Amino acid sequence: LALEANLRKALQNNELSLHYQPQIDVRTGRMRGMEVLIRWNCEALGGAVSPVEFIPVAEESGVIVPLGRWVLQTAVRQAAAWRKAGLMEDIDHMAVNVSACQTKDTQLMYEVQALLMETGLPPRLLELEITEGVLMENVNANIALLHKIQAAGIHLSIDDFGTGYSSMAYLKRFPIDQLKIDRSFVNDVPGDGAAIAKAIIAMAHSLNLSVVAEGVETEEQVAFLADAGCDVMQGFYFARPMPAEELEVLLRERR
Ligand code: G
Ligand code: G
Ligand code: NA
Ligand code: MN
Repeated sequence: LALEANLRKALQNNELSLHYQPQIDVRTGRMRGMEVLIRWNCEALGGAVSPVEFIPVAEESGVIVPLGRWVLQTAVRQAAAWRKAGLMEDIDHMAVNVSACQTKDTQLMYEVQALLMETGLPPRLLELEITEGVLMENVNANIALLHKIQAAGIHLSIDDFGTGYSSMAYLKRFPIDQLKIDRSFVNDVPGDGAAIAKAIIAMAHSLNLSVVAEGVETEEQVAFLADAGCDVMQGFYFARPMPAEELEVLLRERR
């Protein structure tokens, strides 16, 4: 309850910020995108609260609506600013997480499109990440939403893939661009995770989807994923999520 009350004030108190984690192209070794991750530094609770704790509270309490709107607005404006500064030239996408509540919000697409118009950000530079679990909660409604997102030219990625129950048949019906192999499998390389990661990569490629491995932490995992034909890697091995100013330094260095 303290969490919920404080979360309601977090937006006005400027306690929320966004971090950006680089995504690395396996073939070139260069940054090809970034994932946006929210951070909350709560003064009343004495410091950082993890999104693992507060996102579920935000969803139950409805705070996720203004919070999710703020995330999209801040991220899209940042991407547009970097683009205007010439820093997004060979960056494919900026990926933003979308929660369960947001997928049920009929306003979402209008707001995103208004944001893209306002900032002039080309839709293809925005990627939305929806978890497999959320997608499978309400398949038919979500397929309709995914088609709207695709029609708007925005990219789509299924997050935490392999932890839910989507079958090949569903994947074929989802107009998506990419799968993100869940961190738990990458973590378990070498080990049982390796066979699962390989199977996901093969399935994704057979459906013309690209594959991101998240949670990459070791040299051994990098070598395995490169050998297995994975397209993109993300994890502490390369870089931790970082504030916009630090990500911007990386964007300037790579030009
Ligand atoms: O960055 P971190 O490992 O602390 O994130 C923990 C979880 O919170 C992850 O599952 C991540 O997807 C989720 N998360 C981080 N930022 C956002 C956000 O802006 N919106 C939503 N819905 N989830 C987020
Ligand atoms: O569920 P989602 O994929 O959005 O989760 C992203 C979360 O994973 C972020 O909170 C981020 O901090 C975390 N993360 C990113 N890279 C690594 C990593 O290499 N190891 C671990 N354990 N967590 C990571
Ligand atoms: Na994500
Ligand atoms: Mn994930």
